[in-house]
Amino acid sequence: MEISILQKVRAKYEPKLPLAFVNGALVAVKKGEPTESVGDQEDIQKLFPMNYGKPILEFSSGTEKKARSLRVGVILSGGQAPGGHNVIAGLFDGLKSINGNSQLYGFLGGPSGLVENRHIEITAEVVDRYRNTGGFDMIASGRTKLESIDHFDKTAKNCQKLGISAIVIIGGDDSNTNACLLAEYYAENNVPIQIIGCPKTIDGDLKNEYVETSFGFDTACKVYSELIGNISRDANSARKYWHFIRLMGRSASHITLECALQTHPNITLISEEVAEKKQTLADIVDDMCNVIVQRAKKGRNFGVALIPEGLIEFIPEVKKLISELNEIMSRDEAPLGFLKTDEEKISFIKGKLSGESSSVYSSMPHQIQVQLIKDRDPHGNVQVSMIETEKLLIQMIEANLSQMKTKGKLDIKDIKFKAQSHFFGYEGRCAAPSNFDADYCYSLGATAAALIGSGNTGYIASVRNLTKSSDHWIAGGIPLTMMMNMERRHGKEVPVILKALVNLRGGPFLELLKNRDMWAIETAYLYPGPIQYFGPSEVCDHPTRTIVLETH
Ligand code: FBP
Repeated sequence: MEISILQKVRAKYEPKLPLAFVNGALVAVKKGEPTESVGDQEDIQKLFPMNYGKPILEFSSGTEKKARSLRVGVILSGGQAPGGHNVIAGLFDGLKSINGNSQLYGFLGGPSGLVENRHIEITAEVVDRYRNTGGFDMIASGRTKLESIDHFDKTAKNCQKLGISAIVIIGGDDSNTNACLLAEYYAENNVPIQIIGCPKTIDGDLKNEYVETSFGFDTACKVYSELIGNISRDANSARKYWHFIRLMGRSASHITLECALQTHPNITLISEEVAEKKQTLADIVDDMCNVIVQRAKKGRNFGVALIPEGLIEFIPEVKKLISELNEIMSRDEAPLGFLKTDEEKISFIKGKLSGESSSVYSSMPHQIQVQLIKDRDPHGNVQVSMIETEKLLIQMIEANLSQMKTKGKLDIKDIKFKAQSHFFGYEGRCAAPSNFDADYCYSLGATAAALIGSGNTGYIASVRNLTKSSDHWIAGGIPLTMMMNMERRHGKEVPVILKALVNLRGGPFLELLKNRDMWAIETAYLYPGPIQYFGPSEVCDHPTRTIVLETH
């Protein structure tokens, strides 16, 4: 198969590793003090008696000694994130360095591959084809949740058939929550299979003191920032458009915040701030109009606005509307099924909503009203990521500005608001990993191998000190139970890994606040350009602004 020139050359890149692995993955292990979960300690301890309280582990370079060969399974779970193949490469090389006869199996299509026993053996030849590449296509990913006893038992049976004694689950907060449940179930039932998690997601919301970032966030943000920079330069060249750019990231606004710090747009919305200030949709539109008008007064009828994917859920009145819609759509499924046109459905629904929600719903453009009653996930909930918030805001701003004009509230005649909308997400999820992600992922894979080799289960691989050069990186393991708390999901209290949202008192957000007013009115765009894989270290190896500002 033909591969690109970059891929050919990039395959030879040797990812950097923490010093602990200089002699391979046979390491010395330092155990810390017993740990507590991040919240609801009593409940979590009761639910995870076998794994609760385990110590934090730190690896240092070990001495060569003989170790038995290992047979390990790996899955990629959830949305793609740059660097997944390097986690597998690091795991493969790590297992081989523990014992040359070790074997790695990849279950296909995510967790469902484990349950249905669809697998391949990941050989040296397979790994070599995918080193330093983006994507998850080596074994593909999926979103099946491993959470029922039936799934756990089938998984155990399939692994035992293949002689597999450890599984590495590469996933986000939900997948690692399920990894924790699986580890507990196996420990309670004496199933001799170790479970190790790995922090993956472009969203950047799986992090804490010991997991400084999830992999893929670095590359994805750099790709989006390149695109935003290009669009900003176009905006500043043509001087006739406002560009509204919605960015993936699910509930958390980390991607939007990081891209703002890399590109200096005129408007940056942060969902967590909207929620804290209890802003209404009208407040947000007013604030945006204010920037648009101020720029127009200076003759700048152009600009760039960044909008996080999850915004709509964080506006308290819209959140209420969505929950009422979810309720009505499931309760009145039958009568709604008889209605033929969108108009009939919308008017039926308006009649069922509370007064407040009905007026919020009515204030929305028709297209959004339709989206809110159409796109639903398998649980019957509105799929917020399918709601085109950028278009909603554009239409509401247009309406607001023309109202201001007719009411004579706008004292400038030459305000011209023409907008373009964009949604960035898929453009970055499978990009070739930056040097940071290539190194970090390979190190995470090596760490997972070392955790297995040293007999551990119920841990997530952790590589810390990431703003320093890799010889200062600290590899180890964090008990998955340490990251858990209790949350209400689908009407039930359940144990889950605490999702990290943007901290409004944290360094990255404060940096935005310091600059946001100036970036709004001036045209202070930064053009970061494409990711550099070769060249001086300052352009190739720099980590995200987020991790730097969070660490220092
Ligand atoms: P994960 O949380 O699984 O890493 O997914 C990341 C993500 O890219 C989100 O930012 C986005 O909302 C979602 O996946 C979209 O997923 P899909 O392509 O499956 O609809």
